[in-house]
Amino acid sequence: MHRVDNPYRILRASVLALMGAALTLQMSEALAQGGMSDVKKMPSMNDMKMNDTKKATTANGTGTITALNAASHKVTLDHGPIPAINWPPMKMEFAVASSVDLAKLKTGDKVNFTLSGSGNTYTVQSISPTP
Ligand SMILES: [Cu+2]
Repeated sequence: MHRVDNPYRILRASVLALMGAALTLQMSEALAQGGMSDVKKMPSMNDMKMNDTKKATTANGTGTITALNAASHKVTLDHGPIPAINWPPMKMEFAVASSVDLAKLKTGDKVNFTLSGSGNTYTVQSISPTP
């Protein structure tokens, strides 16, 4: 009885030890990777959330509405510089988030707005006439 029992226990202990070693290895690799990117980028809480999808940036700007397109839910803004994303002043069309009510805006309004996006693709997340 003991001769059968003992090798089984030893085998089981070895398997458990191997699994433990593999887990430890995976965890230290994950820690090493996480540690490296932390040192390189020092992401803010916001960035970390955004990184779950793709890297998105939020930026505030001011400008004047030069055109409204209710059908395609777009607005054309003659906007000032947007330092947060290194944009010079320019006139351009933006897609507007579906949560924004374009009926509250009209051509000629001076507005504050918030953009969210990445690269050259930014969507207006909020926009309101300046007081
Ligand atoms: Cu622009």
